[in-house]
Amino acid sequence: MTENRANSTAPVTAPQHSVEGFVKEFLRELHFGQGVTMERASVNDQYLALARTVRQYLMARWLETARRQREAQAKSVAYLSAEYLLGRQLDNALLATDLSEIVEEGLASLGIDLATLRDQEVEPGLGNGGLGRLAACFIDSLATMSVPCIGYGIRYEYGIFRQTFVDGFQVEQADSWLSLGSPWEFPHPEAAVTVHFGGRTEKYDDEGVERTRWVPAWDVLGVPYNYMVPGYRNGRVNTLRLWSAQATNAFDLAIFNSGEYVDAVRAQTFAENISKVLYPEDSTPQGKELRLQQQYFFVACSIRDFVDNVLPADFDLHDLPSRIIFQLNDTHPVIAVPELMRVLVDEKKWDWDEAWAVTQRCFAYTCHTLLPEALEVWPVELLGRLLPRHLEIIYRINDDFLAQVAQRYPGDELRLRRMSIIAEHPERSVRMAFLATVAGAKVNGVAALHSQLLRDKVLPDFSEFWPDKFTNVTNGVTPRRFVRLANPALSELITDAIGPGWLTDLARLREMEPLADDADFREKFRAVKAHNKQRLNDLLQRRDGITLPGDAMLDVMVKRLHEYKRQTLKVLHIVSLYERIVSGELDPTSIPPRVFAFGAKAAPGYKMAKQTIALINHVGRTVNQDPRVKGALTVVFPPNYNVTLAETLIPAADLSEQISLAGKEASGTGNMKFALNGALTIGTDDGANVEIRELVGDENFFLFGLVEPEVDALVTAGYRPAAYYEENPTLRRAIDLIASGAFADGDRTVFEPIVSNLLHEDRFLVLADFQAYVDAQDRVDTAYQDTEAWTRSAILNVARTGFFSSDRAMWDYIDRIWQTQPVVAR
Ligand code: Z16
Repeated sequence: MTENRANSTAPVTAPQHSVEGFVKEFLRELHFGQGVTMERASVNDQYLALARTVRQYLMARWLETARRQREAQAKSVAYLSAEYLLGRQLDNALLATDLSEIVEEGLASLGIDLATLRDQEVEPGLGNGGLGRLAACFIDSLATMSVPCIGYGIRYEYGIFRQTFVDGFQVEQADSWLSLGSPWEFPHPEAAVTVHFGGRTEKYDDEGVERTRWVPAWDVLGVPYNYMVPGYRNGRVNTLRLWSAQATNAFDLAIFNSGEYVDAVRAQTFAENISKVLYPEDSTPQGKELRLQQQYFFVACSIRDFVDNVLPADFDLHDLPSRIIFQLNDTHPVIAVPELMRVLVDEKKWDWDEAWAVTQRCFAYTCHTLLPEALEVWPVELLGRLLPRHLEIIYRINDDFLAQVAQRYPGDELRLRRMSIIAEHPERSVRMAFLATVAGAKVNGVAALHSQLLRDKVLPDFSEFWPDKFTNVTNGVTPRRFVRLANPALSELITDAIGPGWLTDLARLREMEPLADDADFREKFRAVKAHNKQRLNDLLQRRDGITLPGDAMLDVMVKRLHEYKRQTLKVLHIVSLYERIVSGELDPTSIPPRVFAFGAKAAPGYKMAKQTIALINHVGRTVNQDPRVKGALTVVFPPNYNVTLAETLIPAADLSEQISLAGKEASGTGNMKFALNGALTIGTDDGANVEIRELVGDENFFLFGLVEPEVDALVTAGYRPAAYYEENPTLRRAIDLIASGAFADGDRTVFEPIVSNLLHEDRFLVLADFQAYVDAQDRVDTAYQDTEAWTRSAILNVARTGFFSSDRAMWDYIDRIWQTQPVVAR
């Protein structure tokens, strides 16, 4: 007995950090994990065995991190996010463990090419765009900084759809990312938690105290799946815990009671539907019941998990704020607020005020938008049907809050109506951003301009009421994935110049600044770009059969398709250049050859966005085939833009398109990735563009367009897009060419909705900014022709944008919001 026990506590150790050590474990995984021999192993067998071998190197660190954490009793961040857009895991794990060379050599000795196995991995696309990718960058940074964090989210069986084009139109396919096996996850069905839905509430007498209990109608099981989040070479591995919905035994009971065995088994899929699929809308939520189920499901599981499993059994929940901060990633997880109240008041039987005091200190809220249509509201009818007790709690929170407001502003009825968590029109509903603001200890925006507009335009009454609640944390991106892994050639050049410290202290890129004036270094920098373009060309060739012309400027716009981001403005620029060439006004040999690359998914129900995709593809087809263009313009639009494609596309870019209407893009994070990889930005005064420009300097950034106060004034005065069409012949000719059906085999109806929207509505002022954009693009052409000056600017963009590391963003959260500390080995 005692001997067994001693054995069971023996330390878990990693395999030997050597080629022999690796090969031995790899073959073991192949034989005993996959159950195949080398001779019979498929590429997928080899990939899975490799992933499981790399996992072994992380395991001891993972267990040790958890042990150290329990011992330190330190405060943790619980990042609550409905999305994590992780990207491929293998390379990141190899980098964190410094195994790349060993693995490459070890596999080669077995006749296996590492690159082939890398390509076998389907990226977990459990997010839509910026918000989901930000969450992935943040957990990477916290692990690298040795800060305790659990990421909580949903293990969608189907992530963001796979995009294909049929005749240039987007067609969606299900993303079955789990179908070939998922070697990075650790399911724990034994640790499942139960989550309830529906039913009613009732009052009861609890030894003279009136209390409420929730009598739910149905429940589901949340099964946790753990993922390793390795820090960069620091021996730390944090955890990402994603919940998968399973039917509970209650469904089995229903089986026996009803006698309808087959129907009852079918009903289990009802529960399992909850984590079935990611909603594919980026910043325009649809308000579907299943989405609210998803939101409650994962936050209820997460709170239960933290309180019951992560904290020690004897923990006094009054000290909860000293051990946890729940960071709300947008409004998606905000239902966690009434859930924690319910746990404390109904289950733990606390007084309301006592529970509220603790709850308020446990939450902070990040807002990621300025678009009114992106601010989630849930109809009271729906919320009350699904979560009747939570609705009551929200009402009580609102009553108490409005009483506070009334006390400060006696008689100000209008203000009460404006600030109420409950909206009365057009339908009685719960304003989730207001609930988050009332409950959160802090509220932050994601770029300086955004946080300012959040205070002044979105939540002005709240920022007046609680000025100190509001703060800014400008977004960031992880340099490990988006520089080191995505751009090995640039990384080597940087490390040769300033040493490897920049990877965990990105501000040190500044040390490269003097090299912008070194002709030899500029030459090397250009060689890196050329290499990355070649690498992109190889990938697009293999992936899509696309060939890029050699030696052209690469102008890239990659991001979700949304009207406010203004892909249409980019299209109008291309069409205008094309029209001017074809009409003889512009000599195509007088401008530097350009490749216009697009990548964008449209929400499947977003008509205008899908039509814009078709327009880009149709313009591309026409322009690319026209001999009169003489190769001056090439349009490419590889389908299914995702993290993996971004990793090859961004490092090859010369020009980064960040052209949203001022005051609409909360931050943007693609803009940061491009600058860090040596692309110059053409951009508006919007989101984090503002801070990028301040850092790189006006002379290294192509600014154009209206500023936010001008946008505001123009809209207030009554914007008339047709006026720009009438007065600007260049613009008119471009729009007329689209309207003529020139890009749709003469069919004038195909793109009519885009044309008439531009002429009569144009919510995002594309026509108002057109001329300024074209002028800025002319400046780009001129600048690009001075190769040395362009390279100098590109180097300065890299050297001066170290601020945009997600490590810095995490230090800012720690300093301004979380007040947590790293936990390091003693
Ligand atoms: C999203 O990706 C963003 C905002 C939002 O309300 C919902 C989703 Cl799914 C984006 C912003 O549009 C973008 O500007 C920002 O950089 C990103 O979130 C991360 O903050």
